[in-house]
Amino acid sequence: MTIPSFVIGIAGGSGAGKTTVARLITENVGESVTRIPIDNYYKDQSHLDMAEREQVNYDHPSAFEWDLLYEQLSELMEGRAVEMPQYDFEIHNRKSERETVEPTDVIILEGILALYDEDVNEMLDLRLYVETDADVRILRRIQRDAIDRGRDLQGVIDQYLSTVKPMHEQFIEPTKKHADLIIPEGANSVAVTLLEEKVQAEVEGDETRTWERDAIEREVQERA
Ligand code: UZR
Ligand code: MG
Repeated sequence: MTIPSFVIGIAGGSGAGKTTVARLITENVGESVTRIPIDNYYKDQSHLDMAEREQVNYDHPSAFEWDLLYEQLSELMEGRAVEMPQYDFEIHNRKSERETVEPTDVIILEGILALYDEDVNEMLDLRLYVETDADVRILRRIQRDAIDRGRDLQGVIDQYLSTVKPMHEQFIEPTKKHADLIIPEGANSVAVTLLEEKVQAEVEGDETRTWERDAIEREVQERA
């Protein structure tokens, strides 16, 4: 059974580069890392039709099922596997199938509001906020939604002005004060390298501790 030893939260606005930072700092840690996108905890909206689901404010904290996220994180922290929900952006709804997630040494919780919930914050060992200028973020958002995901450009602009920007200012940006570290501009290579070393050290440090604990136990048993 693995009890996670290092839980990292990565917050920041849409298009800030959270996913990239999460990937880069754990690239060389191998298989002992679990990434939890908070997007997977968007509420189930099966009771709404497509037109209603398009109207939902997905940048507001009330769009997420915080209780479920807290519950599943707690389970993982105690060494138990969870059935994590999956989210489908195309239809703005939770998928019917879930994904089994096993606890691993390192867990990364990533999302616009990763540093929003007080109970979740308390479970994090390292709180990161990725800070990227709003103009860069909207350009990336256009690239991703209008070019890569084929959404209508006017729709992306309208959504940005009506919800993404105001919610960023009201709810996301203020979570910066909960951060241990603020990373300027997503893939800042100095910050990423330092963090990568930190994650590596945590994983190895924990292995050393486990090994020492086992060795001490063996010695005690041999003496008895
Ligand atoms: P990231 N989002 C959608 O566009 N559709 C959904 O069904 C659910 C979420 C967007 C959301 C937010 N909001 O800005 C973004 N809008 O996904 C968060 N509008 O994801 O951090 O990867 O950009
Ligand atoms: Mg992302």
